[in-house]
Amino acid sequence: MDVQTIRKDFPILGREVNGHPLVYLDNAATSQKPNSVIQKLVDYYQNYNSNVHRGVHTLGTLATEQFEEAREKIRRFIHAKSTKEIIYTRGTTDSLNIVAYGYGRVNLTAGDEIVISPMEHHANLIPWQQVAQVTGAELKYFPMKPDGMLDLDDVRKTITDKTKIVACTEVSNVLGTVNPVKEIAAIAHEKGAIMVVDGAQSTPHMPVDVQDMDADFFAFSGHKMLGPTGIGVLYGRQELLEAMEPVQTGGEMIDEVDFHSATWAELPWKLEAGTPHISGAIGLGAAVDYLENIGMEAINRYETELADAAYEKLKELDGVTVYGPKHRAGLVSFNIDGIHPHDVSTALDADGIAVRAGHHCAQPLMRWLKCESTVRASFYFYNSLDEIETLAKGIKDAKEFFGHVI
Ligand code: 7TS
Repeated sequence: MDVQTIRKDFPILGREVNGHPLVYLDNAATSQKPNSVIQKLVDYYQNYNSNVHRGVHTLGTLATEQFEEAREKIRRFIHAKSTKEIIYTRGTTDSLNIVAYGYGRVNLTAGDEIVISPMEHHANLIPWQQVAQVTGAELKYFPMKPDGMLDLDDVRKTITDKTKIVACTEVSNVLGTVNPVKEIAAIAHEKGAIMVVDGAQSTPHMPVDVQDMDADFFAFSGHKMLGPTGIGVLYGRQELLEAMEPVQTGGEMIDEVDFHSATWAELPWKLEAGTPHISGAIGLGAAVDYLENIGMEAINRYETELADAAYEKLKELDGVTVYGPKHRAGLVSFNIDGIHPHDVSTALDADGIAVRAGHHCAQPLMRWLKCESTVRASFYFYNSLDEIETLAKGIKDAKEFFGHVI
């Protein structure tokens, strides 16, 4: 991984913040974008901006080709069987809501169970709470080990014959835990439940194979993997998507419309009502090209190195609590005794270091951790080991500034 060469592809990484070179460690919130993605967007708007699937004029054809070519790239990237299974959405939140309302709300009844983990982002939690409320289904949780890992024996005990939906994140955005979603899917399927995987934090950072994992639904966002904001994907097993009624109706998703009735277009368009985020999808295609060019195995290996280095460095510091397991994806959440996470984040920002402080949209997990919020440094393949040194030094300086003895 030639980080210094890679960094040149990302114009924003050359800027300064508060008089210091930017150290961008908020990648779990959103990633930065390489020139190839930025230029792809400019190219669309400058040269062939047009709506898709409508006119037969040249620009419309070009836009449609690029839009559908991006879908094929995404299919390949996550190893789906067919582009019919790749639904463009606004992002992970949108994708999971489509599953909850389009599948869960329709198929669940009182007495059924939905099982999720305590480390879910609100996007994979609140839709299930809502669905449980309207259907009378029960929302249950896997237990979690003290280090923030799931145990497959616990998983086996929690999923019962009543369980209809298991929904779990592949990577926790707070703890960095990598969950054994393939094994969990196998247990869910044994009991006749479907497996929904939140891939928001895994897809940007590791190889994903939805067929090998045997996910029934898999959701992710473009903006966390070098792509534009406002575009994401819902993968769904074709039979399930075929059986699903669209959550949104209107233009683009119909076959024939009469005064009092309508029939739906075939997949994937049935589930894509309205003018889609055309530039976003095309930009996401360019993001996939960039990631594939480096290789997801290599990205994952390198980020694990960064995470291990950060974990070891921060663990050594007095008065610093690091959350989550030793073996983790590329992020570290922590707190410094007696200093509010927002103050830590503000102090680091003064040194040009961007981290996130807060509950990270995982308030039940904060309760489980017995804290209100954490500071989180999250990495991508363009971060360097030097930047982790800078983070560690920034934390030491913050401790000094707020009156702690090192
Ligand atoms: N699921 C997980 C695991 C996430 O980390 C996020 C976003 C989402 C779902 C929602 O994604 P969206 O693109 O629809 O918003 N996580 C974060 C974060 O950790 N900090 O900012 C956003």
